[in-house]
Amino acid sequence: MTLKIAIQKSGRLYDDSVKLLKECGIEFNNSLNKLKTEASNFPLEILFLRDDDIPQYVADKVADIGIVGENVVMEKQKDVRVLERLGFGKCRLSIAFPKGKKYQGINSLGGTRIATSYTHILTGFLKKNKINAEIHEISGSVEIAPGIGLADAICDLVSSGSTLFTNGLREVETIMKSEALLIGNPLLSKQEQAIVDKLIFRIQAVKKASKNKYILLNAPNKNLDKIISLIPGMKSPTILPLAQEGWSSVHSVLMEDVFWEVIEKLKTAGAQGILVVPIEKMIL
Ligand code: PRT
Ligand code: ZN
Repeated sequence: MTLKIAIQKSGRLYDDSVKLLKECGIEFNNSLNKLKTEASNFPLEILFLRDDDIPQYVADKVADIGIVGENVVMEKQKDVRVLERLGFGKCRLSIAFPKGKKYQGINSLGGTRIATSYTHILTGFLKKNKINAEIHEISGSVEIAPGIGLADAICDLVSSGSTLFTNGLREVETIMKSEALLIGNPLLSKQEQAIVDKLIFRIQAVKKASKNKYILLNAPNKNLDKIISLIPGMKSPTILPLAQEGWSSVHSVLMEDVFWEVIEKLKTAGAQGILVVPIEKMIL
């Protein structure tokens, strides 16, 4: 029994998809130009496809699961389930207007021609907001459409915003935020589901680990309570006496997003020799 996963063949999601599977301890040969490959230590076959085709392949069960952008999942409207949000490939689908053109809220879109590759999502957005606009479907280089007179506005993916900027456009509406998703066919057998569960378990451990750091520090015993209250840890911190009288070593786990704030408070509370190390996997 082998599960089939579809990932992007090349492009923005390729590196992170391969990295995630490898961090899950799955070994495979991903030399370029391969269409598929089998993992050597996990019941998984990896298919390399164009991202646009992944929802269809998963719906048809050519692949059982797949990694693809939420934007593509929403646009294609295929019968697939979202199994896990993966936290990479983050971007947003936005409407952009030429810089020099007046924009006074969403009604300014009425009567315009909007170029996009996301006709389905854009249609839904315009309908919801009761805007009558003309959609021009184009498959690539959407950002040049206003400059060549093909459209008045565009609807495209944005991450840093530099593509819009260099094309004299500015973001005026955000339709949706997107990140890579693990999707699956809704009808998996019991054995297939068991492999999926195993994979998701590993993915969650990798995701949690990347959000946390392991922290070790030396604390004067008189401030120990204060220091412990600053770093609650997974359950509670480990405390070991140091050879030096009156001092302890404290070990715990710290969330990445509160990291700097907590470190400063720890220093003020008398902590010394603070070591912060990355965590590879985290299983709670
Ligand atoms: O060949 P294939 O069809 O598989 O790939 P593709 O060319 O269709 O897709 P690809 O590799 O460009 O993107 C794959 C997925 O990455 C997308 O579906 C999104 O989910 C995600 N993603 C994240 C992005 C971006 N960020 C992104 N910035 N996809 C595209 N872009 C493009 C955008 O279209 C625009 O042209 O980057 C440009 C804007 O970037 P900034 O940084 O200048 O704002
Ligand atoms: Zn594509």
